[in-house]
Amino acid sequence: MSGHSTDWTHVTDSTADLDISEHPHRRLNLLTGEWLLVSPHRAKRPWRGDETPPLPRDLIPYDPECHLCPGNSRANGVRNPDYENTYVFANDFPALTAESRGPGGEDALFRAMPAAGEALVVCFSPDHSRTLPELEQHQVKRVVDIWCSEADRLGRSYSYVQVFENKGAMMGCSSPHPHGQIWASDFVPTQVAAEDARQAEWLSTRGSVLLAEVVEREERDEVRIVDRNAHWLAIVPWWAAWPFEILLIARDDVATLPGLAEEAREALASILRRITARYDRLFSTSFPYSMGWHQAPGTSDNPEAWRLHAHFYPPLLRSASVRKFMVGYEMLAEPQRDLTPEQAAERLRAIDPDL
Ligand code: H2U
Ligand code: ZN
Repeated sequence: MSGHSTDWTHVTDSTADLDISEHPHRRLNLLTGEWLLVSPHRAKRPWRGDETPPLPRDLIPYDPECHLCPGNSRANGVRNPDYENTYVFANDFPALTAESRGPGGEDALFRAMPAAGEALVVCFSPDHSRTLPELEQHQVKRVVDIWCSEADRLGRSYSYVQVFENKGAMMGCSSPHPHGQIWASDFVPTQVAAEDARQAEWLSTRGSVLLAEVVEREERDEVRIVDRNAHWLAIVPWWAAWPFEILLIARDDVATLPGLAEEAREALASILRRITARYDRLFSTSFPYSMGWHQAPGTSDNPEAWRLHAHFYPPLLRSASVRKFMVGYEMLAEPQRDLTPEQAAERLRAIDPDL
């Protein structure tokens, strides 16, 4: 195998003679162009680490101290309305502001560029305790509709709109009230730019849409499938770095959130509830993760190479409290995993997601 080169166009051919369930090997993330080390034999080693029971959860539907609950004051004193569905507000402490007055210039050593944008917070519902799998289908559909309409509105003024949810204290989420965020920027962020380049390269060298090919191949292989419906396929991707990472891919030929048809949005609300229910049941805990959408940037030269998809990056490895750390070799060399993506998919697939 061409382990030292990044000639990834032939990687699928060279894995045929590798026993990927037993021996250390590397897999290529075709979306980023980065390799991953897989060490399946290590998953068998004895485990004597800490496995504490799940953390107690906030199960009250209204918390008078919460900055996101209806009718409460936020950190800057502004009062939330008595909202009944979703509620969107401009982040009081935005990472990006509309005015672009950053540095620019000629310094070859210490480079910088201005950055402007907007940041929104999206409260999924008035209920302080209900996360995505605990909301009704029609409530999750409202969240999907907000993602699409805000991506559309902000996409008219900005180069890229990043929709995401950061969930759980373990992920540094500052509020237990279920919510997500939307950051729009006048630049295409690093990871999205890499995916844009990789997908464009695939289209120009192979003549097909990369993620359309992945969908087709995964349907045939089946081993990495977690869930599916008429419009969506959820897999633990071949190149997953996080133990229970999921890639949720649109089956329809769609490159952006606003491009989603009504039926696909409804089907998305359904599969989102099922995926997150599987996660919660895996370790009997409200499963922490960062998830978010990747879509063709408005400024992409190759929107036709894109397929809309969401990444779920959950940190948990063995229990509600034992997480994977991306440290050591991973920080200094490249990501590594023991449990194979196929084993992770099998475990998630075996869970009953019915709500
Ligand atoms: P997390 O998604 O990481 O929990 O962040 C919540 C965001 O909500 C965070 O960006 C914002 C924070 O700035 N926020 C407000 O805008 N107003 C508040 O009163 C509380 C939190
Ligand atoms: Zn709340």
